[in-house]
Amino acid sequence: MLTGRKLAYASSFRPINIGDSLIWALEEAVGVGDVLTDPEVTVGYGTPWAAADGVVPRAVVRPGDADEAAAVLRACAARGARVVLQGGNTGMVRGGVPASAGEVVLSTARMNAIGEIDRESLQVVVGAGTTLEELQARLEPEGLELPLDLGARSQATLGGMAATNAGGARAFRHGTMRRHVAGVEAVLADGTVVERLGGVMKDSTGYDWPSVLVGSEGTLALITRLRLRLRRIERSRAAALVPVDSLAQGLALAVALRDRPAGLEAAEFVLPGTLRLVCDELDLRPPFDARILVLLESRAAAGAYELLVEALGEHPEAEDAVLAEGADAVGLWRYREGTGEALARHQLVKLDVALPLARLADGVAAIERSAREPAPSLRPFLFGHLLDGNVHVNLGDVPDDRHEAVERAVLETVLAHGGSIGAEHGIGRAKVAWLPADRSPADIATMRALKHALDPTGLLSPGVLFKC
Ligand code: FAD
Ligand code: 2HG
Ligand code: ZN
Repeated sequence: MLTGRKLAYASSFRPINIGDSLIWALEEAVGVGDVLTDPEVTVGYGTPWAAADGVVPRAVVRPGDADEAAAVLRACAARGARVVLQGGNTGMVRGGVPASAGEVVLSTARMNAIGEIDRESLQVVVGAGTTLEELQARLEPEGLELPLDLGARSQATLGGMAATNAGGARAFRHGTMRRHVAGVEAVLADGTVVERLGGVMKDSTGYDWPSVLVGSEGTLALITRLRLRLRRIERSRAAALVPVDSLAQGLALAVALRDRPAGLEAAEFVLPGTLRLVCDELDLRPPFDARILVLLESRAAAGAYELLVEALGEHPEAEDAVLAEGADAVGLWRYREGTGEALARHQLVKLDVALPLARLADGVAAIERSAREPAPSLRPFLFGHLLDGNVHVNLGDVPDDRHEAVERAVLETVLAHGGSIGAEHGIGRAKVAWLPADRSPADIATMRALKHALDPTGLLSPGVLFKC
């Protein structure tokens, strides 16, 4: 179980009144037991991951399938209530939590059936509320996997991962969630159900719903089921913790291994201040002092360890690497995935950016420099997915009145380096003011036109992606 900051139910949270008639209509749609109204329970659905603030939603509704979800959306539309869609609530940009107590939270928790595995096409249909870990547990004995992984696997749902186009450690090799979704079933704001889950391998008959909905962050439709592409597991697994003196050196090493048959599946980095925090918070023995950690993982049908040893052997700068295989290799990930647990204990300015690989090293240095201008005593915790140029910028000890200036300084630096201000977590509500800095007016107008076509009354996820 992930350990986010627990938020006590405080009397300052004031539920506003959603008419009883809406609650009755929701109960009619899904059954009495799946409309939650107890503030002690609903507060968890109104609190963003690891945040110290939130709202207490008046109602959380848990439909079991597309038809129930359609009835829920119709009931809300008829009574003028807005709806926010929520999977595992591990998102980092506040897209899945309500902005006010009056927004109904639609949770996909009950939509978690995993269908028969289609072994010919290597695909499976899953309910949107299935967690990544549940799918992994179902596929592993079959020798199959979804080639995408996240530290939040025990809570993050496949619907949420599609809605945010999640990436994670293996994306540089296998792509983000977009590449793995072959079909969807989804419910539009007016209750219309669109479904394209047949699994034909070629299909050019019109608009492709996965292309429209993946990355839409709950603003266009509720995804209720997904057809996912799978691959065979390569069971041999090895990892190395490599200390390096500069990010440029780490990147050059990762690129060299990526471009040779080393079976490279992950290349992650953790800057020294972050590694110190993880070791302190989680009581881990530091693998080395004050150097940048690069975590490399190889997978192969057999002999991943030997492949990794051979590949690293060609790089004298990797001579201090610590290597492990099998279950021990999984253990090395604690230094990288422990960031989730360690950071959840701190209040942070959180940003998720990507830089072109050619500008990664100088871009990261510039990010740290620019963040310190408005807040000289901040503590930077940076780490991320090296071969995607994806940097998770977490900044601690930022005075409250400096948050906005720090965010601006970092994001302007990223844009000046030709980067993206939302690499894999999305825009949500937290970064909405920044969308126009990254996307052109024509882009945004076209996105709004699509939103208006599918959700003309703005029922779904108000304030996510676009300002209301
Ligand atoms: P939620 O947080 O519930 O929702 C996220 C967004 O999706 C919201 O806008 C919501 O409205 C929408 N949504 C949810 N379900 C649906 C649906 N069925 N239909 C339509 N819209 C929907 N992300 C990465 O990309 N890579 C990582 O490596 C990574 N690591 C993480 C590690 C930790 C410890 C944590 C806490 C988070 C991490 N994340 C990572 C972020 C997060 O896990 C992902 O964004 C994930 O995809 C969110 O899934 P969820 O089910 O929790 O979605
Ligand atoms: C990760 O890669 C996640 O661990 C979370 O994307 C990043 O907490 C963060 O900033
Ligand atoms: Zn990440």
